[in-house]
Amino acid sequence: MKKKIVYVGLSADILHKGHINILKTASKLGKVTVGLLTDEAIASYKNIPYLNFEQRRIILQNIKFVEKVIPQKTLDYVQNLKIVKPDFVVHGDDWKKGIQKKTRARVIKALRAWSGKLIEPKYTKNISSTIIKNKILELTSTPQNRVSRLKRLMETKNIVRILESHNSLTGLIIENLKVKKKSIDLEFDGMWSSSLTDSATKGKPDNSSVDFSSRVSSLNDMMDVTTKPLVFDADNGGQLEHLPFLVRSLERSGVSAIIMEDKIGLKKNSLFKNQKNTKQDKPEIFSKKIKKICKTRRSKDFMVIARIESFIVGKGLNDALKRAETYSKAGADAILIHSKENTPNEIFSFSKKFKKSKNFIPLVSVPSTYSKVYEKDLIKNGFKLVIYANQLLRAAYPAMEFAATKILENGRSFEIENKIIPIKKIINLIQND
Ligand code: SPV
Ligand code: MG
Repeated sequence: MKKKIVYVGLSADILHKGHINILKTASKLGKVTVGLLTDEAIASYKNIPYLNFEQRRIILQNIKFVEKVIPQKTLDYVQNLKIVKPDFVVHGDDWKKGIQKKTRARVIKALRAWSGKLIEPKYTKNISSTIIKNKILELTSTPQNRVSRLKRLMETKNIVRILESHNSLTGLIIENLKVKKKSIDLEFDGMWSSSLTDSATKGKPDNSSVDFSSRVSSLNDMMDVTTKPLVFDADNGGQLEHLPFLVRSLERSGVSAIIMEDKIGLKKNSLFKNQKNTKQDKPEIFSKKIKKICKTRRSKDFMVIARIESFIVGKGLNDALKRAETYSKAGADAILIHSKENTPNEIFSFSKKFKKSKNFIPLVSVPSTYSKVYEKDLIKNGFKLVIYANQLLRAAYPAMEFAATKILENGRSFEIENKIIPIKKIINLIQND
């Protein structure tokens, strides 16, 4: 008698006894085809897997219960089911609730067309990839692993979200915050060490008066208590000859990318209205800095992102495009095209043209002034990384000023008790073991 066909959809990033249980049950029913979720399919609803598709495919292909492994390109099974037409689909009974509920209903409906059956073994308790991942994270978040994480995210996700962090506490918000929207877990992918907010936190202007040693020291505080990638704002990178030492410090701390802007002279924040005395570097000279970093970085995954200031200084599209070509050829891994307009029109006019270039590299946006732009529109226009560059400090400052004002006005602090978090909560916020 012809052996029955059994379909099992899996991510299988970290194989555990729960997976083996499912595969064993499936193999008793017939020949097992695993629909292995691609990295993109996984990233569409949760964190990217540790192992890439090919690595996961090889592992599964060598398990005795598995006959065949095929890619499953979406969380939804139906496309693959219509091709494979399995007699059975096997899945743990945990998907009756939560994000996969709809997927399950669609599987049942699709199977009806050829009288296939859904088999749901009892979910293996107290073990899941998430539990194992958290344990591994505690043991293995070495700087080397951390450096590579941003590149991997950019290769896998449709957009990588970075948020400004100016101290360890903001780093912890970025590390731990999860928001559920339409059953999808949303979270920030990493931190931005901003020259503006790092300087402002120290009560100093954003003109490089906070030097790199001080900047690296504040970022180290954040690195101590977090595991996500960090992108470092290096202004114009400083002196060419000093760059290798900065890169060494950053890599040693586990930083994933350096962003350098193509300006010279006394640093002035790009969002200042008056940019009269702001000068851009010559593209060839700035390219030397990019090349220097590429040569001295220890890990190829440590990214150099070139930030083009042509729109900021009023030089316009053609200048920006010419520079993008030059910086890409010099070895930049991505381009940040900066703008202080209140719409994304000028950066989109840039991406539209640059997308056609054979030297195209991923684009980065900092939507501080054009904050109405949605991430979905950035994605459509070829942007891979979005940096929310200053919002946490802008949120914290008025809240603190308000509390201080109310204490002065009332001659006591009682009136603000319901506007601030209880002391107990602050104490429990920080892990102490
Ligand atoms: C920063 O956050 O320090 C930046 C972005 O460099 S901007 O303030 O727009 O220049
Ligand atoms: Mg800056």
